[in-house]
Amino acid sequence: ELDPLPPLTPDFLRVLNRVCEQCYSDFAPDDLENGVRELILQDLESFVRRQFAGARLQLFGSSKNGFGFRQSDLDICMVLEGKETMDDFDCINIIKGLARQLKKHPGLKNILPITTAKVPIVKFYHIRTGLEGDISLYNTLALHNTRLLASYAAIDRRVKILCYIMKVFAKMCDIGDASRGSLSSYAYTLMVLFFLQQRNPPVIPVLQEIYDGKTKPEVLVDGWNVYFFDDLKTLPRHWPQYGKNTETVGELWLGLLRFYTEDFDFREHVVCIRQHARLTTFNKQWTSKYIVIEDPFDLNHNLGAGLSRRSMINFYVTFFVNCTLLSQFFCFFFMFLHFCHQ
Ligand code: 3AT
Ligand code: MG
Repeated sequence: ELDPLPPLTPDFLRVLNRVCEQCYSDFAPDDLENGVRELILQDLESFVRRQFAGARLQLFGSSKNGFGFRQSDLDICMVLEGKETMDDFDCINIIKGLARQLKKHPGLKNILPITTAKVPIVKFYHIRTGLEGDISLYNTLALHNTRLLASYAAIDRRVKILCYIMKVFAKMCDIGDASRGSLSSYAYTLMVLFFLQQRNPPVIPVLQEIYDGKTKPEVLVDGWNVYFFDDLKTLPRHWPQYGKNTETVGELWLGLLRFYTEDFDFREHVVCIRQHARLTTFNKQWTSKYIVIEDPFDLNHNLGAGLSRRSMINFYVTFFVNCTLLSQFFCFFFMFLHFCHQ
């Protein structure tokens, strides 16, 4: 039988909390770095417009959702003014043309079009900043899920810190690279948000379930309803539990590790941030996978689908070891990380 958790002394919790907060301030980009991203975007847009008149470029992903690192990639979505949608065939041709043109840009290298992926992209490397990036076309749902994540991040600073810790944790433990069969940053962020919604009292509401009137408004994009409550100034009026949860970041982090090792049943439960009621894998008919993470808008999209068996084992062992056996050790792990970083 396993030993119970070591006692969480006030001292321990204080240190853990400090390390969590420090992790955030060490990795978060400042205004200057965010400004640089915007400048790169503007430069690319005017360059691309020479060939594709009416092209509009927009940043999304962690450059915009509030959970970006200094070295996070630049996720860019391109649309053509006056054109609402684009079929796959045109998309692939434009991606190829875009790649040919970007090769002429003196500030970029390693231009690589990827046309076989679900979302075709051109990858590039920005020489002066060392940032990598990719441009996709008409990735409209991603723009909306970025806005949703940014709204959750703006509700409470603990949201931002915990999402950061989760991403650092996943990267350090080597369980955070979607191209190698692990979960993506986006999937880990959804896991954190789900935990914060299910906490008692909750730290964040379910924004997709808050609305005035009787029925949920419908804002259709690619056939999915992307409505969510975004008038955050009036959130305290619309959400009675606002401000009820007063736990520290350290307590919440340990709570999160315990939630995913002790409460959450990977075979039965679905990580679902669009409704508060528990959704099961049986409801979704997604039964064969190791973890089921439902996209908040594209309800047919399971973010756990690409997870390999090996990654799932790594994932579970990492969570389990850190939580149940060595929660004291875990604190040192972060301190170690912190000192390495300095
Ligand atoms: P990093 O800081 O770059 O690791 P990120 O949030 O930017 O974190 P990605 O670069 O992997 O994450 O993805 C960029 C955005 O693309 C995030 C999300 O809006 C969208 N996205 C990524 N993966 C998926 C997915 N599997 N399904 C739907 N949208 C996705
Ligand atoms: Mg990114």
